[in-house]
Amino acid sequence: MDVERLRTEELEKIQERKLKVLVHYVYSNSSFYRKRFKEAGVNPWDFKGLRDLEKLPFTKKQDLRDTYPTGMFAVPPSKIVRFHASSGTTGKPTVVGYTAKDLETWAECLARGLASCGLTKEDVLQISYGYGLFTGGFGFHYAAEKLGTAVIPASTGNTRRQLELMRDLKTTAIACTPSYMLYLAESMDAADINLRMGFFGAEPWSEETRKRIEEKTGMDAFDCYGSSELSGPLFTECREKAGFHIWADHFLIEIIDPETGERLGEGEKGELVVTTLSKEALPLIRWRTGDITHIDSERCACGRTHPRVGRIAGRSDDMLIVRGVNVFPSQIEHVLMEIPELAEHYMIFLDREKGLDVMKIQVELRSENNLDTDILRKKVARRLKSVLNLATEIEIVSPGKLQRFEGKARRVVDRREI
Ligand code: DLL
Repeated sequence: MDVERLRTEELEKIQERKLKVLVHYVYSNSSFYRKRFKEAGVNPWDFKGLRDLEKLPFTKKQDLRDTYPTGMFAVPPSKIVRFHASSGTTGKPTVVGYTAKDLETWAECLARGLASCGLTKEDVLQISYGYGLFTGGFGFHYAAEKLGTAVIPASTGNTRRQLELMRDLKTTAIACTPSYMLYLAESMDAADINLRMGFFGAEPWSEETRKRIEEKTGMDAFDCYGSSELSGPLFTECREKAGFHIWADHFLIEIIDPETGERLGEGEKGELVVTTLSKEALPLIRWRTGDITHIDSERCACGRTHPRVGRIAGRSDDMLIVRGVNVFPSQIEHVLMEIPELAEHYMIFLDREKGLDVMKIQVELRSENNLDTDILRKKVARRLKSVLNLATEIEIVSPGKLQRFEGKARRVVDRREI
């Protein structure tokens, strides 16, 4: 039987069985979870499955930070075959690890999604997500290879070469951030381009942007979602373009009120919480993604029975996504405050120029002196680049020049339209 079209009751049976196994697995293999369960009064032998799910404690990004680098892992180091990492709040990244089976499940999930959009072995997929610690490049790479699709591991940047490859290798599908696609579209000569579909995600984007991309390029633009903690890019819309199918044999989802932690009902908007049912190296129980969306369990017109979640409508925390890179304002503050010439007053401005995100930071000097602000500006930009992996424009301003806040400081001004 095709797993993508299993009856809901069959899927629930799989989830029930896997969830019980998972609770014992993490309890026996991870000191982190053992401690957490004890604190929450959870005894794996009393755990009754799905109906007891809400008794399990949440996990969140802070837990990964607190246990840096591998304190939440549930396998010995010899079983890890790959690491990826994403930016953390201060200097340190959050590290994720995979067993060989984890990589297989990851590729399988995304491959299902790509196939549901119509990608086949006849296609040529240009992967213009970053290859490296970021999960985008490798995620799409292995998923597409699984389908027998020819991949071009172009990675990010070098727009001229991207377009040349696209033309010469007759690229039919592309995977990149939606903002990079807008940028590429500006320089594209539509007549030379054979694109029929694109997979866009890693940052928020809107229906309007989808329309713009589709009108400019003539392709079908599909949304795709995931996070490094869950594995990387995992879920896409199908051809119906009506939300991401969440593969229920591997992931169990809930929506909660981000303030109270209470479970919300079908269709209600709240924070997406995911329990991984198959991951070995870094299993996550009731992982708070920070992403705001809703669940749609109505049967999709495509016939797939797995639940869908709607477009990501925002974040429940202060994480910013700039050119697909996750940035916490606290990371920026951390870098600035390490530089003795700078005061604690700064502002972060986000704009979109020609489809690309631009981050500008204004920061005050601690005291007016004869410093060469140009050298200082370059030093700040260099430090930020090494921590954030992102270019920023820095403006050093005189003491007292920036706005002071009486209540909560609002240091981020996001002027991008999504
Ligand atoms: O962005 C994985 C990914 C790569 C997804 C390529 C899709 C395509 P992280 O760097 O860990 O992983 O960032 C995860 O990015 O919690 C969301 O806030 C945001 N995000 C990812 N996809 C979307 C999307 C990858 N389609 C964080 N719409 C997530 C809105 C998205 N936000």
